[in-house]
Amino acid sequence: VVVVLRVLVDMDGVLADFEGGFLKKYRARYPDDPHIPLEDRRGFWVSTQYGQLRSDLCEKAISIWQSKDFFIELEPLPGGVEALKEMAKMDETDVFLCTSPIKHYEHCPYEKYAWVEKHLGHDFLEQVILTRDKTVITGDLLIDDKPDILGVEPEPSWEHILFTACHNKHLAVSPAQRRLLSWADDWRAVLDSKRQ
Ligand code: DGP
Repeated sequence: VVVVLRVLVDMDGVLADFEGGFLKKYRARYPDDPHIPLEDRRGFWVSTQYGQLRSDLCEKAISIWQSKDFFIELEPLPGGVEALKEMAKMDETDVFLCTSPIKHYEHCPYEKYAWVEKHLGHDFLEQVILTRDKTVITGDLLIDDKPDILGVEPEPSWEHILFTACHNKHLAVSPAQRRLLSWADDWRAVLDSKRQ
């Protein structure tokens, strides 16, 4: 039997620099309002922390990623595109991009596909999974920067590898939770650890 490893890779915060892109556009649009430097980010939800800073900033934050060209203009995170291209070429390995679009759907889903085409190539569009619930997607690994990935399936098939980001790096996670510190970290060893 040939066992093909299935790897699910998140986009925002893993391949695309959501946090950096957000901060740059937020500061340009609201230069007279306070901001949260990336080293002070805590918690997955950007709008929650901005709302805690000052209540009106929650909506201002949301306005940034709801704007046209926000998602397509996100910069690739270092090494991510190269890692994905290499992963996709590996024997016995299927790679899917598994990403949750925001519910303000005017631009985000379109721009996520456009981002994949621009940075990974047209053929990679075949690998895109847009879902608001990653627990119903089967796979061996899910590489994602969100600490708690919940949904209707109480026992997802994948092992969640927490990809380190500004908002989760100080987080004490359970000893069982494995991390990938960046794409310079040994992602090949993580894949190999799941092979039969
Ligand atoms: P994913 O990385 O696939 O789990 O998708 C989560 C999306 O939500 C991603 O585009 C980042 C975005 N996001 C970050 N902070 C907030 C927030 O405070 N509110 C909303 N609605 N989306 C956020």
